[in-house]
Amino acid sequence: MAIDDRQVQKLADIVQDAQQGRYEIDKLTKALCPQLTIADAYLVQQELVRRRVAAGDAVAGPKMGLTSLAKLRQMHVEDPVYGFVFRSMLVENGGRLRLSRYIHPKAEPEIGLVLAQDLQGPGVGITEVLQKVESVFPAIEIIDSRYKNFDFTLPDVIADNTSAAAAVYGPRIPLKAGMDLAAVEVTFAVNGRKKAAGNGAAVLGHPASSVVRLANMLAAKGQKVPAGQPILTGAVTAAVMLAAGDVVQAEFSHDLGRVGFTADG
Ligand code: OOG
Ligand code: MG
Repeated sequence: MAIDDRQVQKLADIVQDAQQGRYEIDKLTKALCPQLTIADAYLVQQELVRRRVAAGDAVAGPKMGLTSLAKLRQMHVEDPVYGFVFRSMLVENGGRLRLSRYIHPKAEPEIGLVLAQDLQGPGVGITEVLQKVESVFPAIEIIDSRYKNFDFTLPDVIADNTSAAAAVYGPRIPLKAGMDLAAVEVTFAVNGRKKAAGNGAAVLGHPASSVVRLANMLAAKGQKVPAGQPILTGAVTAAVMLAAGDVVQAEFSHDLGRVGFTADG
């Protein structure tokens, strides 16, 4: 049985306070709500989205998380998770990120996609996604779990909007015929030193598969993936901890170029 609205409100209050107050909390499943399910957690996330929008913020675009096959196996789940990047979280490409606004932020490179038409599940497949992709962009997501030591279960991280904290979107380029997103190589560097590397295939075999999962999960909530919004398909490499002064750069092959920011204290 799903948790009732009173419990949804209570858990949303706790996570919202931690998000706004920038402090870490125990995971919800530790003592407060050990029975929290994935479905319950999306109710908490949805309530937090509703509150942010009511307060004047707006969704920039959806994000997928835990999209590497290794992570799904490790968590013993079939589906990755989704959350939302808000406009207030956006940092200009080449801009500055104020670390004091976060708890223990990490950065990770991602392949971003934009659709030309809305995508409505269920039953979406990769061919439909690829037909609808209008453009591709290089991105870096900044994640900042509100839980101590990034220690969470799937319901916890879903309730915390999948650790979303900030995002840097690079310039969009049209998806050309024959451009294989699985083959896109990504190099992630901090202060000119290579920290990690990976390719598009690390994201569920192909970044478009991530959008397939997103559309089919949103369909269960009666929602679609809207055209025009930047979609983060999930980290290509492990996330890297940030320190003041870090110059963070992700470089992508296939003419996608680079995206980056500087971390200030
Ligand atoms: C959860 C968010 C994961 C990604 O791209 O895999 C995520 C976390 O690791 O805190 O955004
Ligand atoms: Mg991410």
